[in-house]
Amino acid sequence: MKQITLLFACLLQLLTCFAQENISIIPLPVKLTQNEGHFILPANISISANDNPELKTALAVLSDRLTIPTGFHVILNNSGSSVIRIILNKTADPELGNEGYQLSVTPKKVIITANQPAGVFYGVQSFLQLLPPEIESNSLVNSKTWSAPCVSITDYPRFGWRGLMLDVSRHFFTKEEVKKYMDQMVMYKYNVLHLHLSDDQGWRIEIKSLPQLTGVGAWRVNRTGLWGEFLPALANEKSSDGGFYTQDDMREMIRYAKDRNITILPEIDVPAHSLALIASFPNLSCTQLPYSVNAGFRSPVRDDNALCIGNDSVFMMLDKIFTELAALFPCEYIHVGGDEAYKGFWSDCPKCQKRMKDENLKNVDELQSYFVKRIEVILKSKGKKLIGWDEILEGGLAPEATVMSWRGMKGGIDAAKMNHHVVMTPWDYCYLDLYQGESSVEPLTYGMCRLTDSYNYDPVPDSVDEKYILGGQGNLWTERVYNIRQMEYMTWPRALALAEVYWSPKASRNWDNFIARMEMQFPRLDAGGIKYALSAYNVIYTPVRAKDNRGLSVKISTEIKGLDIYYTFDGTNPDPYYPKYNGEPIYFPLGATQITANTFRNGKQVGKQVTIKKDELNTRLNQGRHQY
Ligand code: TNX
Repeated sequence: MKQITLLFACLLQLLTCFAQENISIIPLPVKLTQNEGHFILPANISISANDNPELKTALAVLSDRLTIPTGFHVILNNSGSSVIRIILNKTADPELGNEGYQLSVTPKKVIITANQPAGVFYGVQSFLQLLPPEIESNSLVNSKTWSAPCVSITDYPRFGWRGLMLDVSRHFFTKEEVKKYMDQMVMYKYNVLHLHLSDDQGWRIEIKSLPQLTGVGAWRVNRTGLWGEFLPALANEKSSDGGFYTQDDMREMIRYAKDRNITILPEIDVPAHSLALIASFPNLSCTQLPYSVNAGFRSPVRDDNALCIGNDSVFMMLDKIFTELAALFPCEYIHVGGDEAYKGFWSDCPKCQKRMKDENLKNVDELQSYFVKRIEVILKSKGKKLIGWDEILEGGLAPEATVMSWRGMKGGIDAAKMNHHVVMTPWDYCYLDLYQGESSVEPLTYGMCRLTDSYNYDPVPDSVDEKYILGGQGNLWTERVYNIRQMEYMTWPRALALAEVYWSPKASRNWDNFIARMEMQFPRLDAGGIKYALSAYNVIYTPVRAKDNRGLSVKISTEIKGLDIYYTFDGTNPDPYYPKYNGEPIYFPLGATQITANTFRNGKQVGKQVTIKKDELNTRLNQGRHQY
């Protein structure tokens, strides 16, 4: 019955959203009713709030947004006549939980009610999304009426874990850049920032008892160009590129995060992906060869980037590292990686073989499992829970481990069936480093994860009890993310889709409605100077092998509905005076070697022009890569 009522409420809300196109809140609130009229922001904005220090950041964020672009003034007081009232419930409203809120906007006042400061913070975010896009501007905007439509909203998240992962190892991002990323995350109610702090390409966190880790492991030779193609370090070349966070930096970031209801989840990726650690302490690998931190080289031979599990120094070293991390990070979890270990060096290593014999381990999978279980004991002794990539299932899952499922959903399903907690982040729906549209007009990467893939995925597979799924993440690996602008481009708008997947009720999912709201978010991102991708407006070519002998044909489509596609075979620039694509597969005319197409809405170009060679379409068809 409860579910039917929820479904009904969601449908009703969708209908209202369709009718009132000026409300564009993402993620879609659980219940939203638009009422008559508007609230107009006065030039002197009085705000009242409970006397609670934890409300300080929500109030500061609200005040900044309401004053910087408007030039207005905020007066904080406790008077009942304030135009904006923030109320923390004395008795918790069970419907709202810890992160939910109610927002009431009437012509006279705005009231945000919540059980906890986190809920107030999210109520503020929704209120800001009701104001004109320019409210995100960081400079004064003249001659604007700052009005918000009247609404009553009751809202709370579907999942408690709504994360984004940022890989700060492959490319280092400064403390200020990470804070900026957090500012963007909270606009869409994300609450976990998973920092991938170590990998073959850099160690990024100060460990006071092991200064070599950042002295050596945080630095690599400087290379510019295309990642993966770089020349290895030359003899005596200085390693000047990289960086790390001191523990003071990290404390500042953790504080910044906490004030915004974000938990920072630290990841130290072991036993593999550990070249930065091994470059700092060469005795920790099986081969004990000297290595330098990898700057994006293509290695002619496999680097031994895995820790030697037969070597007790490895566990002593990790104990030191995790002792400091456990003291530094308030997060109840520490992520220990565990992914993609090449186990060949372990097979050939006398110490690893001895360990397997002594511990009665049948194979190298069990050796990895032994490692993870031992790390779990270390973490537990420091009051932390272990989370790792789904490879930690191989050879037997550690007793209380939480699994982050990335190689599809299977690892997560298997773990949930064993009553373990799971964070879903399957690569084909959640990997923000993959192509988000036709690859020939995107910066070089690999694989495909379109906006539709992110939006249409559900983190709870049918076969699984929802209570084991803590939530999910979008993951941004940064091998080819060279700067913050590219970080934003890869994140948005796919992370808008994922924000909705992790926050809003499943029953309210509706692609067209999402796209309409997404398009209203773009001017907000523009006003805030945040980059985003328009790849979903580009054409998708799908090669089709003709059943008769007319050779190759191609279908053209777009993710966003209702766009007009014009095309040509002659290499010129199609516009609305060119042939219009009618939805049927088109054949290449005799001798034509390529096709060019472009998308338009109301006669205006909205996509990038894409030319593709017939040979490339054939290659994709033969390789089973039909759409990129
Ligand atoms: C696999 S996802 C990895 C990362 C890479 C990523 C590239 C995972 C747990 N491991 O080390 O950066 O692919 O997308």
